[in-house]
Amino acid sequence: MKKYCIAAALLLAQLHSSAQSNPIKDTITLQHGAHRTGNRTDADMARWRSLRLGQFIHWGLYAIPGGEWNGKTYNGAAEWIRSWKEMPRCDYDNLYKQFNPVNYHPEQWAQYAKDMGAAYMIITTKHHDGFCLWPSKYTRYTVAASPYKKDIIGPMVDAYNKKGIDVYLYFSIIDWNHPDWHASLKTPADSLAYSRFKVFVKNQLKELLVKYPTVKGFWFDGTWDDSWKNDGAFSDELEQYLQQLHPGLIIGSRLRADEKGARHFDSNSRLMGDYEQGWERKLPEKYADIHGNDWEGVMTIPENQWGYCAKWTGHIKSSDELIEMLVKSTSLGGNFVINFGPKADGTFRPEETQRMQEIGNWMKVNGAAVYGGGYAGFDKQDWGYYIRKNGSDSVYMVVCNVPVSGNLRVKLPPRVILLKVSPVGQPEARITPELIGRSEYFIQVGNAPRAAPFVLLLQTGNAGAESGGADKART
Ligand code: JFZ
Repeated sequence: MKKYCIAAALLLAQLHSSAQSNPIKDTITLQHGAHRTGNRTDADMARWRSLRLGQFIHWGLYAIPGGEWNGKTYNGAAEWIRSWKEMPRCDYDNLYKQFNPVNYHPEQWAQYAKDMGAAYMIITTKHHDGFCLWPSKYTRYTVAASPYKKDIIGPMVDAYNKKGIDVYLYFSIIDWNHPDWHASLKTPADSLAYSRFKVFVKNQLKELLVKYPTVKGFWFDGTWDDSWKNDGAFSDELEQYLQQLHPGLIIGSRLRADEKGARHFDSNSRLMGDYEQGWERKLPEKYADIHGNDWEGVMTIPENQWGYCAKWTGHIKSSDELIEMLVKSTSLGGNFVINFGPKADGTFRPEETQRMQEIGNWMKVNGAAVYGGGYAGFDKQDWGYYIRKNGSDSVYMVVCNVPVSGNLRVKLPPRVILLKVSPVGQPEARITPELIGRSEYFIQVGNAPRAAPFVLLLQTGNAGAESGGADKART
């Protein structure tokens, strides 16, 4: 029986590893599907993979109404208020005449991000409303036409870069302001207009890369409309064009469609783009859910508000909840990005600064478990998450739920043993684990209440031939 089990396990492992290198036998010949098998292996992508914690910023004209107009409250996401029947289009389209963020201090923004421990940030250069936070020469609907006049993006890129934080540019393909943009193409005139619109998009993207050459990638959005997804050739060529212009550029799966209109994953179920970009306000549950792909999750603090919304309602995530989500993402080999929606004047609401501070305080002590961390390959336990450091023998345990017994179960794969256990940041301090079975231990931490998740560092090693022999003798 045992023999069959081992044979079956080996077969499964083999299938698994071949699934990684050659995911699925392609059934459809595609010209504009995925062009790579497996994750990118270059240094730029390795860096992205090590960053783990990001800061997302949604900022634009929608911050002025902040989810309210004429004394009425919009129930949707505040950055979508232009599509609300209670908000006259012309009122929205004139908001730019009021955009004057006199308290916008990019150094302060970058400091908040640094304090939180964010290693990268994503800024909305242009959301669905079409208003550009940089002075684009391809449209008049930009910050240059506002009372503020100045470029928002350039000083932001510089300020964040100075603090060692990588910058990514959010860019919406939906552009409610542009006369040539259409969600679907119903007439030849629509098609003609949309082909002009695609040139406009390409020009704006090139402009961004030329103006801000240190940016590391684009975060595309608004690519779900028929007009976009029915032209897989264009999204494919655009992606290649941008990556040739800017070697190393990172682009998630949300940009692309294949020639059959499949998005994120092509019609052969292969990921398009550099990482899976569909994890939005939800996270994968288990490692199998990510199919070995690089991925990133983006999360709002309230339920579904990205831009500034004066009245937050519903459940507001606490710092501890966000920390747990960050740790869970890291343990599943992904990046976690927390969104902030600054006010129209350029300041952050206190709920947001508080969370940046609190998460940062935790990261100062425990960040070593997050940066450069990834999937550990151990059986998940109820107390929290394992995180393997840079593919090494060091594995962090981030403990979120201590059982009433105060004993944390550690079950290692066969032949792996525990050499050392210490609290994070205190390599001299030792905790002696209790061996309770083959490759199975208790780490006794007591059950006194704790204010936040805490981290232990495990050094693991190989049991060696001796114990291997002993194992065999026991079967
Ligand atoms: C989009 C935007 O419409 C929204 O305003 C915000 O910018 C967000 C980051 O992106 O909203 C989406 C996009 C995709 C999904 C959900 C909301 N999705 O895939 O579930």
